[in-house]
Amino acid sequence: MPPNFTDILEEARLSARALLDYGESFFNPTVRLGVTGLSRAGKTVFITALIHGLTRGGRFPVFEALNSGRIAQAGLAPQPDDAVPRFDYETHLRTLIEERRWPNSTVDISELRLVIDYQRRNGADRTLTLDIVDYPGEWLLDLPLLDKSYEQWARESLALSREAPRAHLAADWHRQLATLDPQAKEDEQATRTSAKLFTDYLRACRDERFAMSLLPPGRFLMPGNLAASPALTFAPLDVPADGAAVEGSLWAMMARRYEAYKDVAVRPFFRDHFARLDRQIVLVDALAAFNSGPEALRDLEAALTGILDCFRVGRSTILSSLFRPRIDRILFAATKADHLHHLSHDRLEAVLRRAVSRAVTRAETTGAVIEVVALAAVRATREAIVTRGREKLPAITGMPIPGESAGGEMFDGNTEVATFPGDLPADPEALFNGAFRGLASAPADASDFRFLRFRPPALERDGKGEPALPHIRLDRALQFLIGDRLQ
Ligand SMILES: Nc1nc2c(ncn2[C@@H]2O[C@H](COP(=O)(O)OP(=O)(O)OP(=O)(O)O)[C@@H](O)[C@H]2O)c(=O)[nH]1
Ligand SMILES: [Mg+2]
Repeated sequence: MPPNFTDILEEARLSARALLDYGESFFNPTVRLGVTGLSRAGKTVFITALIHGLTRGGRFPVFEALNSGRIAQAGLAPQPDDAVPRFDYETHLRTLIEERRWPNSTVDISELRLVIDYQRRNGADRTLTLDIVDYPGEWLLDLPLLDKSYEQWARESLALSREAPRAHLAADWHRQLATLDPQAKEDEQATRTSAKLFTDYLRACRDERFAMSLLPPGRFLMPGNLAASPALTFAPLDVPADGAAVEGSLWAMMARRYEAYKDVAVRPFFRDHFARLDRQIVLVDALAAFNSGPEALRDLEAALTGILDCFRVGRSTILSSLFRPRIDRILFAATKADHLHHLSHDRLEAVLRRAVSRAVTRAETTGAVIEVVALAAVRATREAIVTRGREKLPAITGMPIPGESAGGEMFDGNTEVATFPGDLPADPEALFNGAFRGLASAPADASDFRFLRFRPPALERDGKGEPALPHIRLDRALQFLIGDRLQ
């Protein structure tokens, strides 16, 4: 298909922007790091811990530049984009350290600039600017919509909603959908009801029990500044993929708004943010999928495939042939590894590697180096051995957040407990074959994994300024993401 006018215009804008960025980066070496992940994946905690570790000097043995003392200092600086909210580092850090609470949920893009003064291996003093961009993974999963017509998207969404366990959650929306004639006259009220029921269905899928990942359009759950606009008021209709809408019909109206959604939400995100990234970390809450069950794990795999496809979308633009390739490193990170005993950390990595493997083979054309890690940006637990009769069991201890419950007991947020979250199998395939039970199909006490949420750790203050935050493998992530730029 020849590119249409919008596409050409978009390419021109992209190229102009890239040239500007290129010029700046030439005089002032800069890495633009995208941090993404679906809602609650751990983005805010990760960025806060990363900045704290860099500016304060964390315990990062694997992050060579810092460990060997070549980083003289790292500090915050005014960010380059005036229209993007600043990442509220100070508030998030205070919440974590002083209140021992996790930061509040964030729903929009934000950005922060860090300037790192370091010494090259050859002794020369240099500066690297690190721009960190935090954006919802839900928005990233919208990029494939750019290549899809309304009819294609509607068919796919409908097919997906008819599979278990989604079908049950989509029942109300399906009932209303059955009353709609796509070629009937356009009807604002019916469209709004449809959009609302469709959004309710997406929200139900995201619920902790089901923990589904693949839920586009992303702005329906994460509207940002577009809430209630017509561009967010549409839904799939039961229409043939190759049919044509009659002018003035319900179908035509839905299709028009779907296109508007791409224009006001998806394209600007691609142009202003995604296309400008150099490196990307994708945070994944695999534990939420284990909690829920095999369907959630398969859904997560599909979402990760979708995410990797996005990096290919970026490649096929004219931009990539005119300028240096942008994203050249992608790190998939399973977060919250502190919920597992360290014996399972490698296994968690293996699960993630397995979940992205098919996508990675397909995505070889991205030209990016792809790596996988299991980490905890902030370690909220310690390990312990609990003796039960003659058995010695590896357990983890921590302070559950107020309101968490296990075994019939409700925690008040001030009690430390030891738990057995469940061991991951040595062979990840066992999980993908569906051989485990989760909350989606079994009661809590019969499911194979149960991860309590713990409060952030109490930190030891030795009077010498701010204490370091404990973590798991955060240094490995840093080494992969920027280590080579600090040589
Ligand atoms: N134990 C532990 N829990 C974590 C860690 N990172 C995140 N969490 C938990 O995951 C929740 C979500 O983390 P956030 O960093 O807010 O996730 P997010 O991706 O920014 O979420 P949204 O802003 O809602 O999209 C937190 O409230 C914690 O309960 C970690 O390193 N260790
Ligand atoms: Mg957040």
